[in-house]
Amino acid sequence: MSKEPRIEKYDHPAGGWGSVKAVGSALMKEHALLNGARILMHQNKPEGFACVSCSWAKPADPHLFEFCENGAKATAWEITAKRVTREFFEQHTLSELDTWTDYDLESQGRLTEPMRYDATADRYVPIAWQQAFDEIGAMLRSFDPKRVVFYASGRASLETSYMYQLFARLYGTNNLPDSSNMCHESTSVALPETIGAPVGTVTLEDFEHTDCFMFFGHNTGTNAPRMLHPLQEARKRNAEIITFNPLKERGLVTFANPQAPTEMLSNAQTPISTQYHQVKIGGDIAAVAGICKALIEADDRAQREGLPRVLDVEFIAEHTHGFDAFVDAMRALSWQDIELQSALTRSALQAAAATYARSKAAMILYGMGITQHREGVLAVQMLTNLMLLRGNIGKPGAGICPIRGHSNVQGQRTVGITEKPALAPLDKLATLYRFEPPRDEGLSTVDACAGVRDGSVDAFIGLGGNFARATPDPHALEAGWRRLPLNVQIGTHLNRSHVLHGRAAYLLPCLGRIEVDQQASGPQSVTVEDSTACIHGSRGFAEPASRDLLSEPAIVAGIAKATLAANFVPWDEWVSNYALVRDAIEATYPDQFAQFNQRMSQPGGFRRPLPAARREWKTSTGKANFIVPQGLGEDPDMRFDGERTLRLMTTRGDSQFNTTVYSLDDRFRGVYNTRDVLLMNRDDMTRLGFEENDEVVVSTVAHDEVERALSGLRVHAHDIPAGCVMGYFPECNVLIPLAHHAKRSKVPAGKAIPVHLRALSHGSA
Ligand SMILES: Nc1nc2c(c(=O)[nH]1)N[C@H]1C(S)=C(S)[C@@H](COP(=O)(O)OP(=O)(O)OC[C@H]3O[C@@H](n4cnc5c(=O)[nH]c(N)nc54)[C@H](O)[C@@H]3O)O[C@H]1N2
Ligand SMILES: Nc1nc2c(c(=O)[nH]1)N[C@H]1C(S)=C(S)[C@@H](COP(=O)(O)OP(=O)(O)OC[C@H]3O[C@@H](n4cnc5c(=O)[nH]c(N)nc54)[C@H](O)[C@@H]3O)O[C@H]1N2
Ligand SMILES: [Mo]
Repeated sequence: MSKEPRIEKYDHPAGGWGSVKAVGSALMKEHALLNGARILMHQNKPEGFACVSCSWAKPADPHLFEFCENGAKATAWEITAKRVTREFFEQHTLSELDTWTDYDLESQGRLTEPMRYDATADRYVPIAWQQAFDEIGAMLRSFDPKRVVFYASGRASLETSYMYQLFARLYGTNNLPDSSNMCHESTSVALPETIGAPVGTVTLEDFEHTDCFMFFGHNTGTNAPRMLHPLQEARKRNAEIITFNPLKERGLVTFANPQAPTEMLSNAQTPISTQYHQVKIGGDIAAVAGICKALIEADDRAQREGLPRVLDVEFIAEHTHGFDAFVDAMRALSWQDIELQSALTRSALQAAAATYARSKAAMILYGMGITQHREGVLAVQMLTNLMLLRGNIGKPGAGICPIRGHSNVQGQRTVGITEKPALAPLDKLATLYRFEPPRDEGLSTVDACAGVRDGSVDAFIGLGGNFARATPDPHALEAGWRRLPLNVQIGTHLNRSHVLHGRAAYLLPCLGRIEVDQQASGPQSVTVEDSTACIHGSRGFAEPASRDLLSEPAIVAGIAKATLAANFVPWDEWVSNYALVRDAIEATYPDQFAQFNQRMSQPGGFRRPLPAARREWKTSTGKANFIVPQGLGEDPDMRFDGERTLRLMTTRGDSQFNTTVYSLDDRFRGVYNTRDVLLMNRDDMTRLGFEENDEVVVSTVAHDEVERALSGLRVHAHDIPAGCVMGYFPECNVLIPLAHHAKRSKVPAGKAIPVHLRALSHGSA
């Protein structure tokens, strides 16, 4: 097959034979075919391991193959036969590795032993674990804890995460940003104000009772494919699925279950969405306002004509606050403005409202297309407003479902990884471990970027992730990163955040969740929380990638012991038996984690209690709050100069996990062998004088005197609303100004970057 870049229309279903083929070639590429097939059988099973890819719920009665194409790719990546050894680092200086692509760095395979940066040789050189801990500990003791950042990417288990936050607080800081700061933080700020809970309210069981699903800004076929199974079931019982997305994402159009033999043999496919609304990027607040307005107007009509009410007036009276002001605000909006801001017609929004109004139980699901905007918090709150109008929270089949990212990102927040002291159990930690935890607000991801840039951060500890690549304005960050007095990275694969080093740098390779984790008391299990607040046990099955790896709990304990003065944490006992860490989590959160060790292997997981799901509202008013929008979500950074400014969204392709790119294909969007593309509206191309495959320079329209540009991208006509462009994350991160983030939640606004395009050369490549 040719490796030439290729763009073509993909009109097969998500899943299907394409998916089976992709799983096979992913395992083959990592030389993991035989072992891989055996290991995949344990994926997402009660006695097996929790997939390291997305955080979608794991059913109590799993399929024989309870994994998806992308979960299998993530597994293949982790159990790869490729290794990064000390010989590799002998052969390559860091200056040389810095010229490699991100793809080439990660695809070297698994890291195998601890390394320290040697500035004279410009190389990573081997170091013994204890010596690494002692050196890191000595440096950390010399720093002001307020100038040290403890980052977590959402993969590490509840046990590791609990130990990590405790270490940071004993050391003296709440600087605990995590990947959630770039992801669903808009949710974590929005939902407590509206429904009194920071997480979604639905369970997998609810899917069986929902007759109307509304999807906003999520690419389900790529980023949570296992969810297509319950959706397919729902479609079979004629549930409606209404999707709002600028792009026609394949998984939300049609799906063929690759694990259903009859479907595969007959090439049957299920249409998923029954209505598909190609909303303009950033137009969701207007679109939802339109639906709310249509519901209110329909309710007026029903009252006039003596028909049953459209709004759930009993629910509104008993359970909500702020209804009148919200209704007034919706009435005051003009349909003209709504249509302009959403790029959807009044009749399309009325059709969505009519379907929603007919449903008995509706669920809203959403992803980064909602949260990664300047008005991301308000957008989430508009979604809850819509739910409240018809009492769609706290009854079977109804509720709100933020689709989380990393496999334990929600859980990390649950056990105290947060820069916001109000969200951490500080009093409890103070009593249990007899110390005075810091009470001041810590650094978020955006603050940490600013701190690394301006030199006010002395040390960065990364518990997984690829901070230097996942964040905005990476070029500006890089200069500061190289001057970082201390950079400690706990990871599995080599990435940019390791190669940029810092004045002192340590690379600490850890076991992955799929691997056997043998400790003094025997092989260990860990736990993770999924998007529906269910906690699952996970036990590794694969042979560790190297004998010199340590588990994440062991690494966190190693650094903590070398850093902290005498304290009341039994670090060694915890590492020898993670059940003791779970006891500590239970002691810290007795309501959430009662009988943690006994319940962790329950099929389907055990659910944390969620008051909102029982219609108990832990808000300031004691009710669920309507939030009145001020405006339709106009982005303050979008300044239109004529029609030149376009909105660029940065999204994931079908063959990547965040900054880890498995291959250059994005099958569902018909993009092959390249990521250097911009998908745009055909009329915009004509208007701007571009032809198919023209090479362009993209530059950000910002007013801060900084030039941000990316060249080498080729434009292709695609089914996307006028004024909107799609490019890939992380390549396009150079275009995002650090200041371009959501109000209040500070989530970088990677879905609406104001850009200009300029042609470099015409035509074929
Ligand atoms: N295979 C795989 N799975 C993953 C990941 C991965 O990289 N690979 N990443 C994980 C992580 S950390 C996360 S957070 C999730 C991310 O999963 P998603 O939330 O699906 O994230 P994106 O890939 O950014 O896709 C955003 C979607 O929103 C749409 N969109 C963009 N702007 C707008 C808008 O203004 N309005 C609306 N309505 N839609 C919009 C885009 O067209 C796209 O469909 O997936 C997780 N799962
Ligand atoms: N422009 C733009 N930027 C974005 C986004 C976007 O949509 N657009 N999305 C944002 C979102 S939602 C997120 S969540 C962030 C992601 O940001 P991060 O979570 O920081 O990045 P990842 O790419 O997931 O991290 C990959 C690295 O994690 C390490 N790793 C993998 N498995 C393990 C493990 O088991 N343990 C440890 N310790 N390390 C491991 C490997 O070394 C690998 O290189 O990016 C954000 N940035
Ligand atoms: Mo994420």
